[in-house]
Formats: sequence, C-alpha cells, structure tokens
Amino acid sequence: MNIRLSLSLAAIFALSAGCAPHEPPGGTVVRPTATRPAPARPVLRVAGGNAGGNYSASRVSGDYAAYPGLERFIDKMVTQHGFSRDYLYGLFSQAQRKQWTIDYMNQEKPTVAPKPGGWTRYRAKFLDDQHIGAGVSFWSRHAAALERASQQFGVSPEHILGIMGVETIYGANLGTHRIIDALTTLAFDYPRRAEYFESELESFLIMSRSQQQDPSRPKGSFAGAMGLGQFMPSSFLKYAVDFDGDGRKNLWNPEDAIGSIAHYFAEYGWRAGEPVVSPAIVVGNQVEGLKTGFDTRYSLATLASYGIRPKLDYPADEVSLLRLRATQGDDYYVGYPNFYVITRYNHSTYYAMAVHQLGQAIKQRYLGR
Ligand SMILES: [Ca+2]
Repeated sequence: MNIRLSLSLAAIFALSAGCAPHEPPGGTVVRPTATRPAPARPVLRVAGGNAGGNYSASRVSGDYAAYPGLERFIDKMVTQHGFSRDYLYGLFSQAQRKQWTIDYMNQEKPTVAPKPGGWTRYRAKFLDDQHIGAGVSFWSRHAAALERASQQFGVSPEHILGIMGVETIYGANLGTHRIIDALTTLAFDYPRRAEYFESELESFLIMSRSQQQDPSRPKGSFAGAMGLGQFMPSSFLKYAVDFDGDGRKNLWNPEDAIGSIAHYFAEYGWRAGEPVVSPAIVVGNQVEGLKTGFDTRYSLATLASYGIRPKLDYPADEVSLLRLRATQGDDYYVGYPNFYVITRYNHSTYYAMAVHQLGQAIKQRYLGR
C-alpha cells in the first residue's frame, strides 16, 4: 500500500509539475474558415450533453454542499462544455469528501536527496518474482497486441510491460478509490494543488461523457489515476487509444492500455530500436563533482574528460549521467534519450530505471521459456 501511495504521488506530481506534456501532433486542428478560429484546446470542445448515469438535483447536497469552488466549477462545465446544471448538482451531491486523502497529502514531506542504499530498496519492490512472473504471463496472453503496438508506435514490448508492472502489476493493483471522490476532494479540499486537480476533474467529466460512462463508477488511485497504466484523465484525453477496435477507449482493457502506453511514449519522442541506458565505466573520482539526474545533459566527450564512458558503444549527441545509490555503493549509468522518455511518465530516475530493468527481466524470462 505504501509503495503504491508514494508512487502514485510521485507520478501525479511529476506529470503536473511545470513540465506540461506537449500537444500531440494529432491535436492540431485545421481551421475550417478564415473567420472561425480553431479552438486552442480542441479535444475539450466536444458537443454538449451529460456523461452516463441518471443524476438530477436542484442544488448540491451532501459533503460538497455550499462549496463556492465547486459552484464555480459547475458554472464552467455548464457554460464551456454544455453539461446540464441539474445533472452536475445530482452527481456532486453523492461525491464523498475523503479526509484520509487530505490528511495524507498534508503529511507530504519535502523532497530530499536520495539516501545511500535507496536504489537497492526501491528496486527490490519491483524486481521480484511476483512482478516478473506476472509480466511473463501477461506477455504470453497479449503477445499479438504487444507486437502490434511495437510495430505501430516503435516502442518495445518490454518497456510497455515495465510500466504496467510498476504501476499496477498488470491490473492486480488498480486502486479502490472512486475517481469522482478522489478528484473532487483534491480539487476543493486541497488548496495547494487545487488548480491541477480541478483541471483533471474537468478532463474526467469530459472523458466520462466521451465514453458514455457514469462518472461515479470508475475506481483508481487516491489521486485519480486509472487503469492498467494509471492514466490521469488529461492523459486519457491526449493519449488513450482504442487498440482492440471495439469503439471505446478503455484504460482497464489490456489491449487499449498497451496501445495507450505505447502512444504516450511515441508522442514523447521514443526512438525505435535505440538503447535506454548503459552502465558507466568510471575512472578516478572526478565523477563526484558532476551533477547527476535524468534531466542532466552531457556530451560523451565531456563525460570522457571526467573519466566516464558508457559501457555500451552507441553514438549519442547528448546523454544524462545517472547515479543510483546502491547498498554496496553508488552505481553510475549513462541515460539515452529513451530513458528521458520513460521519465515523462513519472519524473524520477529510480522509477524509470525500475521500469527498464523490470522490462529486461521479463524479456529474459519470456524469451527463455
Ligand atoms: Ca477498446
């Protein structure tokens, strides 16, 4: 539970912390006439109507009665997106305020530098027999979809599997929180991130309408992440695909989740066939004076001048220098552009390395069956 919570938190904050996901090329709209400008956020400007479920009330009652912030939000959903006011009053009358979530979020500690041995402990939570075995089994069951996603988006199956393993153990750990409660609580009872979570709540209602789904039904993480790949609603709108061709984008459907994760990586610039990371060979101790992390940028020549070179012989204009704090000492790696792409899912070196190494372990066992 604690692992999931801290991970979810990291993921949510990472996805929203000043590094706004870029707009996918498909989001560009051709202006139909010279006098009618294209909307800035076309994906959100869909036809009116409500999402699924029969809700109706003349005002909000229950936990969220008389919340000015919610009233303003409802006004926005009515005027900008064409939802009916009675529907939203009814829907939010049954939303529940999650005190546990508020308490948990308020306990959040400031980020501290990774401690010695931290990587060894982090890695052990994901690189275990449960994760690897479930990954091999999932690959066997969904080999065709993984191959198709790999062909279409250029993303290797083992990295799609690495994400799903770390996020939910292939659906074994999807989260039990109603998304409507999670997002309503964080949007209106957690001021520090209210803007972000209100935007996610907006996306969630639009998502629910696009899928004709009752917004009170989906469950996921306490922060609103859903499905096998733990997509936030804004990521659903940007990156989810209908990969099994049934006409719906369903984050809980394995094939749709496979395609959606591959699409996410592709839109963030995954380079087909290129390496992700290489162990670094370090001579001397000049490395200790260098900044490390997934967002550092070095040329191979610069690293060489400090006595550092990747074990892998692969040409790259820019790489990152990664330090993993293992129990027996610090390990250094060189990260290629694909490593950075994995961190777009969760802005963390350890997260991306766990995804990569879990994927490699699954691949090794899968191919050796
Ligand atoms: Ca589908």
